Amino acid sequence: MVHKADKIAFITGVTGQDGAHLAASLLRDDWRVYGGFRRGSSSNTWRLDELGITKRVTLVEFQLADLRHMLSVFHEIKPHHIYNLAGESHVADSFKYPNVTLDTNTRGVINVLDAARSSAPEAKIFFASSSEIFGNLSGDECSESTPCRPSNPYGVSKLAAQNLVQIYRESYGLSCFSGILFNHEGPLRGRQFVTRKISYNIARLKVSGGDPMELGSLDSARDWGAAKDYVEAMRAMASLRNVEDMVIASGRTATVRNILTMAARSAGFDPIFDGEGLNEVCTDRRTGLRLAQVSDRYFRPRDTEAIKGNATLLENATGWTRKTELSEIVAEMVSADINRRRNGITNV
Ligand code: NDP
Ligand code: GDR
Repeated sequence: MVHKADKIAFITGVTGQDGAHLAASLLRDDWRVYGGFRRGSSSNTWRLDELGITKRVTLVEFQLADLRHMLSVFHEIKPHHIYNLAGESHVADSFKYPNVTLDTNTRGVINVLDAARSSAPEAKIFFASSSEIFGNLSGDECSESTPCRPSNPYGVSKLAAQNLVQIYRESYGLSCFSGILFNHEGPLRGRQFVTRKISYNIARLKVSGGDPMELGSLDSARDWGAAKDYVEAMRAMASLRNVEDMVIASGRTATVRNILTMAARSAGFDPIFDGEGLNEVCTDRRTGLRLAQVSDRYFRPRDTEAIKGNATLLENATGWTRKTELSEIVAEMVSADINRRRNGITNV
């Protein structure tokens, strides 16, 4: 058996929320971690920097669109585990850029599968699929056997990718598998997602005051979990002898209004809601400071309804359980954003 210290992991999308948490987790267990990143005009390693692991991850330039380069990277590194987390991850943007979404999330996955098949055929290969594959007609609770009817280009791209992963597993014997991930959050979340948009703005209002944040539908609900818990589920799935696709979820839903309430309270505000629909506002009862208002700019052509995930298969197969309550996740996010702001950091 290969000793843990000899284990090598390759993470695509290492500069993203999950990539950073996963890298930290693997390093804690003495894995050698290579991280695929795309070179931009400026460095985007802020998440790795905050976790204090930038120097311990070997960063490798990597484009999902470039199969030839990927073949040589896998051949050289010889990873035991590959985690494909890179992706166009913003659902609303996928309506604006359906081609980019499909190119990255579906064709990119074909490239990783083909590169692994040729250059790392023994590797276990995790793919980040999404609860967005289920869409609006799936009913209340979704598991691995729930029919999929995605309702946006992002969901289509992830469902096609997940089907391809299954086809490569069954046709070529690759140890590839998908985690069907429900929303997961934390201080390293991008600001374009609603939980972080809320924690960032609550911190701004707490430290500096100013204009209220503008949000879309406060009634939207999601099954929200903790990113740091979900990367442990990815690793638990990869440790199984026989890999398969599994739901990673908390099994509970909460609305955007619930998240806003938790965030405001954790910063010491006393939030009250007035009005309805586009006229709804959230105000701090004590000071009268308006914290949030609704704007139709943030409504989607079609939003996904509230569904929750059933992670029983994962829990029974691996013993994984979620550790962090939603209120703790939100409080951690608000606290991180207040600290950043007090240290003059407002651009992450
Ligand atoms: P992020 O948006 O934080 O990170 C995405 C990563 O993908 C970034 O490192 C980004 O690089 C990289 N990337 C995007 N396009 C390309 C490309 N063409 N070539 C190379 N790298 C690329 O997402 P998360 O970490 O939150 O999510 C990880 C994965 O899990 C994604 O695939 C997402 O769709 C999926 N997922 C996430 C869920 C969640 O709630 N977080 C739930 C369900 C699925 P750069 O830093 O340069 O932008
Ligand atoms: P989601 O996450 O689309 O579920 O995709 P997001 O945080 O963007 O939206 C969650 C819900 O909040 C509603 N909402 C708003 N959303 C944003 N971004 N901004 C707002 O101002 C706002 N107001 C209300 C949305 O309409 C939606 O209902 C995330 C991503 O991580 C995907 O990559 C992943 O696949 C899915 O979760 C599961």
